Amino acid sequence: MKDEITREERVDNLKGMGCSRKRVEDARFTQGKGNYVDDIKLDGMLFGDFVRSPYAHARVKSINKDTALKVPGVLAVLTADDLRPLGLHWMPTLAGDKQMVLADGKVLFQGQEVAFVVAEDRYAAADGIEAVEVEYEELPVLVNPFEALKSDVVLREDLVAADGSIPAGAHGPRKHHNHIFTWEAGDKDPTEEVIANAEVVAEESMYYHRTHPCPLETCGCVASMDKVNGKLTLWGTFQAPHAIRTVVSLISGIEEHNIRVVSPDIGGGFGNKVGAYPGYVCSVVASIVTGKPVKWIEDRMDNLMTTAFARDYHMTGKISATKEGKITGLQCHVTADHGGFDACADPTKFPAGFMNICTGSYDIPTAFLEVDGVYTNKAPGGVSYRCSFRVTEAVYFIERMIEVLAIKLNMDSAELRRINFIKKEQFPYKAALGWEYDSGDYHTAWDKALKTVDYDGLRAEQAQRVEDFKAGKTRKLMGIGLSFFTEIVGAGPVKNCDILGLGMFDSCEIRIHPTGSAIARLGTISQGQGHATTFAQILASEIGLPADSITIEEGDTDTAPYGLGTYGSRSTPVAGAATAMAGRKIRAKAQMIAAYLLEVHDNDVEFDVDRFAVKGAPEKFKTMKEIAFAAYNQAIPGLEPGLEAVSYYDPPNMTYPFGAYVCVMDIDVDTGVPEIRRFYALDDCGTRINPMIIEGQVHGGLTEALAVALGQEIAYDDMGNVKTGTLMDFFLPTAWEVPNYETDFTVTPSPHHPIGAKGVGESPHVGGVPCFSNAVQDAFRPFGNTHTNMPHDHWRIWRTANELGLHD
Ligand code: MCN
Ligand code: CUM
Repeated sequence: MKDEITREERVDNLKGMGCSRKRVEDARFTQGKGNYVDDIKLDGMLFGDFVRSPYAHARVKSINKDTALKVPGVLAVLTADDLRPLGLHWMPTLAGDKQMVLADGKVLFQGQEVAFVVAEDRYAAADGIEAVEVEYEELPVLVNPFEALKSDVVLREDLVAADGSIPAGAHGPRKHHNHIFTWEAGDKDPTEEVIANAEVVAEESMYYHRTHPCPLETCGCVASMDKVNGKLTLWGTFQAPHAIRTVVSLISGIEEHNIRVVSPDIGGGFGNKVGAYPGYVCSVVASIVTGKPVKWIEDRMDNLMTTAFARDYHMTGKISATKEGKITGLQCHVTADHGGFDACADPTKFPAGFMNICTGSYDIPTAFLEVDGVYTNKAPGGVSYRCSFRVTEAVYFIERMIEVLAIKLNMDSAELRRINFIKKEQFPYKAALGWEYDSGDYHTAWDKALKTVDYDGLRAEQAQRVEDFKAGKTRKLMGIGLSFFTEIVGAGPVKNCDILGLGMFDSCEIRIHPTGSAIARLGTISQGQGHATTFAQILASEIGLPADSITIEEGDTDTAPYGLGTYGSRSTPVAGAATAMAGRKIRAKAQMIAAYLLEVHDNDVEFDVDRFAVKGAPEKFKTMKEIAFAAYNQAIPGLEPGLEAVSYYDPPNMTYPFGAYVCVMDIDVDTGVPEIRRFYALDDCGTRINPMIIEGQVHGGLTEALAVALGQEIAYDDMGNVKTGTLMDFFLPTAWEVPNYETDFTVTPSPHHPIGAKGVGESPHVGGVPCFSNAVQDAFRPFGNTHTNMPHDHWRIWRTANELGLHD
């Protein structure tokens, strides 16, 4: 063969792994051609919306629908009494608890769903909602979990036995009627002993406040029950469409093959769209009742006030060390505020998610973690917002404890980190709280980060600034925020991770078309991460067809293989692995076909970029395109035609991405305004599939980290009113607040992942929050600050300065 393009050009043509391929989905997104759930419009479609409770805790004495039913356009009003005969007035949560679909006798949080009004359109539904008369009797409100654990007020009357005893919950015995579970990891007595006898012990209590991911698109669905063929179709903002199908089947009794769940384009999920919401159930019921499609779309306040919040963790820690700074033990207690129902979206065996990665990146020989889950009068949820199942909380905790210990030791915290990092040669590393970290090279990453930012120079500048401040020459302090994080993503091995009994594997099914293009379907679902771009790149490298010739399809349960969905940055670790493995099955059959066509033995051909060539005779080859065609007309006698493969991948372990972040901040002590001068983020997610998409993920995650650390909060008053339920009060950073991020990387492949890739979607958030927070705290360290709670909004920063006497 002549006129050969070079091998390098052949590689470039594939746009495979490592290429900053432009996002294929952006052609439609940037032209307004996306297809989101609210874009779905069906013949005769109705609209459903909720009457919501104005009270955080109240008995529902009566609901009168009569006036509402007379409102023009209103067709039906559903209450718990209507759902009870169907057994749908309560539904199971992902955490083994159950949750009211519509208020059944009482309400437990402000905004709780009380009745579902079905009308011809959104406006008629709104009028109908106004006309539903609900009589409430207010009950005492508990918004503080510590008080809830002492209070006589019973929040969950359904979870107290007739004789007043407290039956065990899904995660074991409960200590009090407002207690949900106690979860432990590690060794209590040895840890206490180590800490009691340590040379140095630092202690701190911190509150990781309640916040919300606030995706641009709120949650919603369209349910359409076709009574003629018995099929239910449910379009919705689902991060786990297959799991939703199974849940809908289990709670409705509709056979699973008669349910089709579709996630169309999703306008940001960030964990907000993992769980099942009353809106889904009510839309399905309303469609069955009316025989028409029913749409439900939250407004912004509904979304902020009632759907999956994040964090609300009160953490107390003790960390012990030698005088030289070698850490010897770590203890952590968490009081976890779960709101009125335990609807955390964690793998079943982990009621506090992966909080037990709170020993972080450090070689800590002894540790103990205890988490108490508590009911309060707040909205349910708890695991969302780029958290990797509570790794945000774990990393915030350890990265604050390191700073607090550094203060106690009067030591530089960068150095304290360095002397305690798990060493490269210790991997795979078994941590004291149970996890086995697959790979890491922390020292290299840390040294690269500190060198790039000129850490020593920054510290010298900071010391000078303190002098100048004391001499009255400036009113601005300088903070250097450090964080080093280890993530745990890729749930997960089926042996220890399941959701509602569904093992957390994932899947990919590939069909190669005769002309050498392909479609691959996956069990995951992109919400903005760019899967259609990146999964095609994995396949391009594995099967030698250009990424541009490969369609990636996700989110339709009628066509996609069963998978557990996209959250916990698991798509690359699990579905990415399935994609590579399915690709390898394609390649194995292609090898046989190539050898047959080239009339040599199977072992005498080898794969080279986009073809199989005869070993030692590279001019004799068959391209993958040729092989694809041959598979459909010249198949090997006795071998079935076609070129398809499917893989269901159960990963042997999680993946453990890591990173080193540095934030340099100036703080005006008189206004409390922080100014981010520099933000450097080094991420190691193993093999990098698309560097540009990774960078985009890092920018997004850091911006959300800035939001959480510097102002974003779902705050409640004592009556349980949500004080930050609109975008007037809930801080969303814009280009104005966001600094210019510097991104960097090292590559430490995962040893067990087929292509060595680790997840990255949540890393920048996990590492970013402590980095921003540490920068604020570090600015005040020379004046006696050890810890202040987030969010560090202007007022709180000003208050810190005031309390330290800097305004005197
Ligand atoms: N990637 C890569 N190389 C790697 C790892 C990842 O090129 N070594 C690419 C992937 O191919 C994918 C993206 O980075 O396109 C993110 O991959 P991954 O880390 O596997 O995370 P998931 O795809 O599972 O996405 C979930 C993660 C989570 S849990 C939250 S929360 C979050 C996040 O993604 N929500 C997001 N990032 C988001 N980004 C957008 N735009 N919208 C959201 O809702
Ligand atoms: Cu924890 S938020 Mo993401 O896992 O969807």
